[in-house]
Amino acid sequence: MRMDKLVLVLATLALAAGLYVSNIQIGVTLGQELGLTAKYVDGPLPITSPDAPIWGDIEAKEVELGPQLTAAPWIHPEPSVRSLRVKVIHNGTWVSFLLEWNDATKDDKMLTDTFRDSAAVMLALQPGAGQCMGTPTAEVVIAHWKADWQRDVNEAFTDISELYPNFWSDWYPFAVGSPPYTLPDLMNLSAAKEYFAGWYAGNPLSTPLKLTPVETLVAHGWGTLTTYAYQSFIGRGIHDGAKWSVVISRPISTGQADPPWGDGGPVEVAFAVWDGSNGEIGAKKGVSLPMPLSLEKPTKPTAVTATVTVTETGVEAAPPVQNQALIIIAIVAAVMAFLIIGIILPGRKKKRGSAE
Ligand SMILES: [Ca+2]
Repeated sequence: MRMDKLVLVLATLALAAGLYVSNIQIGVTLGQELGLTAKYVDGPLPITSPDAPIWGDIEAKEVELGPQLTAAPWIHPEPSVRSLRVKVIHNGTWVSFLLEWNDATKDDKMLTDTFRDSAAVMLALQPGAGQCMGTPTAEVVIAHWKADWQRDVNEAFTDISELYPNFWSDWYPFAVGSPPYTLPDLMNLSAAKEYFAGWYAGNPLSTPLKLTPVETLVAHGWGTLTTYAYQSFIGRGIHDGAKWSVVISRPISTGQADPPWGDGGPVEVAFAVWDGSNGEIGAKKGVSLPMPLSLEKPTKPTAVTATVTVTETGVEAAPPVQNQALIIIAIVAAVMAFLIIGIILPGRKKKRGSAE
C-alpha cells in the first residue's frame, strides 16, 4: 500500500514536472541554441525594407516555433510554421528585425471564418517578463505585423464590398455620393462616421486609414493584451509566393515602453507567427521560447532618443536628439576654429610684427 502511494506521488510529480516543462517549452524542443545579437550598422537602417541589400550581409538565426500550449484556446494538431529566420540590426538609434518564414498561402484578408497571416516580436520591459505575455509585475511590449493591414497600406482599405462581393447597401446616412459607398472618402463626414462606431470611437482596429501594418501593444499577463497609446513600431512585409519577409523596426529609446537595453542589453525577446490558412488566430499560433537579445557595441557615438509618430498624414521618424546636438556642437566648433585661425591668430602675429 505504501509502495502504491509512493508510485502515485512519483507519478503526480512526474506529471506536474512534465506539464511545467511543457509550459516552459511552449511546445518548442529544448536544446536549440538561444540568444540573438543585433549587429551594429553604421548608417541608416532599412526600417521598412525587407528586401534591402544590407540584409544579405547579416547572418540569420533559425528560431524554432511550437504550438502555444500555455493558455486556451490552442491550435491542434500544430501550427504550420515551425521555423523562423531572424536577423536583427541596429545603428544606436533604431533597431530592425527581419523575420522570414515559409508560407505558400498569402492570407491577407480577414473575414468571419478566414484569417490573416501575421507575425509578432515581444520585448520584455522588465527582467522575467518574457514568458508568454509578461506577468502582473513585469510588462512586455509587442509589435504585431498583420498581412491584412499591409494590404490596406499597400493598396487601399479592403472594404466590405471587396470582402463580400454580394453585399449591397443602397443608403448610408450622411454619406457623400452614391452607392457603392467606399471608405474612408465617402464616409469622412463626422455625422457619417457616427454609423461606424469603432472608427468614430478611435478604435485602431476599425480605422480605414491604416498608416502602418504594425500595431504596438502592451501586456502584463494572459488576457491583458491591449493596443498601446504610443505607437512606436513600423515595418513592411512582402510575399514572394513561397515565403513572407517582414521587417519590424522601432527607435531603441522613445521614452515610452522602452525595453531595458541599458548598455547593450540583453533584453528578453520572443516571436510568434500565425498562418491564416491553418486557422491560426489569437492564441492559436506558433511561438518561440523567450531568448536574450543583445545589441552589438556601437563603434561611433549614437543618438539618445528618437521618436516615431503615426499621424493622419503618415509615419514620421524624427531626427535623433543627440545627433542634432552633435551637429550644433560641430558647427560651433567650426566657427570657433575659423575665428581663431582666420582672425585672432593673424591679428596677434601682426601685433607681434609691429612690436618687433
Ligand atoms: Ca498563410
